[in-house]
Amino acid sequence: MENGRDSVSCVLIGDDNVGKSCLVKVLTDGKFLKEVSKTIQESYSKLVVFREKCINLIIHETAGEDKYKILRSLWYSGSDIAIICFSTVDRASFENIFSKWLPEITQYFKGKPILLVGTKSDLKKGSVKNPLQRRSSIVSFNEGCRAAEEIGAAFYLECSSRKDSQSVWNVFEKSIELTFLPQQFQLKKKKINKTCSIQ
Ligand SMILES: Nc1nc2c(ncn2[C@@H]2O[C@H](COP(=O)(O)OP(=O)(O)OP(=O)(O)O)[C@@H](O)[C@H]2O)c(=O)[nH]1
Ligand SMILES: [Mg+2]
Repeated sequence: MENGRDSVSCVLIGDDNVGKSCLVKVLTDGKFLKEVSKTIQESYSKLVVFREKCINLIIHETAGEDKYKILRSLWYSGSDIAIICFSTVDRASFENIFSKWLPEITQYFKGKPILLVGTKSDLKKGSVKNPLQRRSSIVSFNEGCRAAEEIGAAFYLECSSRKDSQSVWNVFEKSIELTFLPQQFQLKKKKINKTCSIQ
């Protein structure tokens, strides 16, 4: 494997209820759960194949509230990549990327790769009927790309745990790729290309 490693550790962060647990459950169990209990702290691991090699993918999901900041900080130091999630149908969770998660990542995760993920993309169509309300609550793909650029994330991806398991795998595959191939992300020189990676 690149860099002689065979494991990747991800810290999964974002506001409450944005779909972090579902993302991991689809990866580990192949199932989408409608009812999920709130997570305080949970770690998962799964052997996955990446470029014909077996990788132990370790994922630490943490609670989003401010009172768990110290707990979260413990996972930052041992992780290779941070996956920051917001819900594409909850603008408040998107705005918190800037007001809450960016300062925390800057404090605890400097210099390591970040992947920005917009969840629940299946709800973008038709979840809010009123057109004005739709415009204000739904976060577009371009807004996600611009946010990734602003926070120095290497990539922006959208996914749906409910309807598209391939989009979930893409999130974890990209996390492994960014860990093993750090030259693919350059935090200083930012430019968005068509696939929304920042090089
Ligand atoms: N439609 C849809 N619903 C989703 C999706 N992902 C998660 N949900 C729902 O959103 C709710 C919250 O999902 P969780 O995975 O528990 O969210 P979380 O971020 O882990 O929440 P906390 O652990 O409480 O912070 C659940 O009711 C899920 O069924 C998705 O891709 N599409
Ligand atoms: Mg959870």
